Amino acid sequence: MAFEKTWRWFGPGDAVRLRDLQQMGIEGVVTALHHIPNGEVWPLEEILRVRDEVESYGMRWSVVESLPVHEQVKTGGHDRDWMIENYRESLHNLGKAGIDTVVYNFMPVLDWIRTSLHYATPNGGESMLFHFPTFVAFDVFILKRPGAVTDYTPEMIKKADAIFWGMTPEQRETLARNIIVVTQGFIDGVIKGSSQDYKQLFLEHLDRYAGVDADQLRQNLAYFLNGVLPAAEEAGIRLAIHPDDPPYPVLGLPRIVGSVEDIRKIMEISASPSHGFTFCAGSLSARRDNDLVAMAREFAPRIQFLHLRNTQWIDDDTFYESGHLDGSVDMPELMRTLLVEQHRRIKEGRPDARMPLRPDHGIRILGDFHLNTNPGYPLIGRLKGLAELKGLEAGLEYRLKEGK
Ligand code: DNO
Repeated sequence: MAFEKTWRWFGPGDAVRLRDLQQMGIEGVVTALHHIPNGEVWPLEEILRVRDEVESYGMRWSVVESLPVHEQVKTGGHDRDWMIENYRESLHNLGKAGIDTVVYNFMPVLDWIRTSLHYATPNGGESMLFHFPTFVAFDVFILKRPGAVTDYTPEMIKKADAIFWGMTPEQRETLARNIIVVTQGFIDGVIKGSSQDYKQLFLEHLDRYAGVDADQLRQNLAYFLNGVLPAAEEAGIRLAIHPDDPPYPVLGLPRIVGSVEDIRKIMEISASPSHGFTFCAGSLSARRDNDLVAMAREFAPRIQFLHLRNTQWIDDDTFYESGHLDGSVDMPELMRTLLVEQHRRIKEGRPDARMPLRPDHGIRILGDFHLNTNPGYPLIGRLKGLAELKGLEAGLEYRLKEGK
């Protein structure tokens, strides 16, 4: 057996089409009803329409990424109960369509963060970079978040100050737009479109978390899970929480899915078979104290979806996305650990032995520069990553068969 090979597809507007995926040997599609506003019910007819379209190309709708959790649920706002009710209904509808794996995250306001979307790799490809001092320059000097300056050391503020003054006004604007809009809009950003006062709107969103610390956020997650897990079980769906990227608090906001202790606490919320985890190697690797192989071993039975990619540190404050096999993550050992888990599931006849895997992100190379894809989701770079992962898997499977 091998992991199910999947691919994130952003719907009819995606420059990479379903028939392209079919040619590439993709088995499972990872997608969402991106046109339904966050918090609303996903109607059964819409789900069936997308499912049937995917199936007409000989693939299956393997994973929903994501069924987003509304900010009201994360902050514990007044409207959370009916939003949880809507979430339950969406799960029921997905279950009726035979979909069994659903990803969500619990990151306040922002999803993933990068400070450059055009970082030149040593080979002349283009990757994405997270440079912490530049992020601080955004927070303190461009966004001017009240009180931000007290969150960092004086040395860090000094670095950020120098970066800020070295930037043109256009570069400052690009940085802010990339963080707040460009990397968020196509997934589930709180701020879409191009309103002039987007920074102000963003600050208002941050403000809603005043009084929500890590413990409170975890309680809000538990409240959400207690509400939706029974529905997920009934619908035959495994929910898979996605780790935070980067996996630590930012902009004065708590982040609670980053470290081994974080994940332990979350997994302890419920023993439901519907309460699972997305093992995103790239996100988790952006924290030096995370031992990914150890984490994969510890959480193995709860892992429902694999995002495999790698990052490389440039210095203590900076990492970039370095391809799928190259970087700080020991990908062969990680994959071996996950394959052993898959073998166990097969032996036990577990219903979740498919273990969908997608090449998460990719470096832009070759024709990627001429195709208008979402940041982080080039065609050729991702396909190269998938091919590398598949080759690694074939070699590991061969050895495992020999009992090594
Ligand atoms: C970024 C992705 C995330 C992920 C969500 C899941 O490229 O890894 O946006 O899909 O956090 O809810």
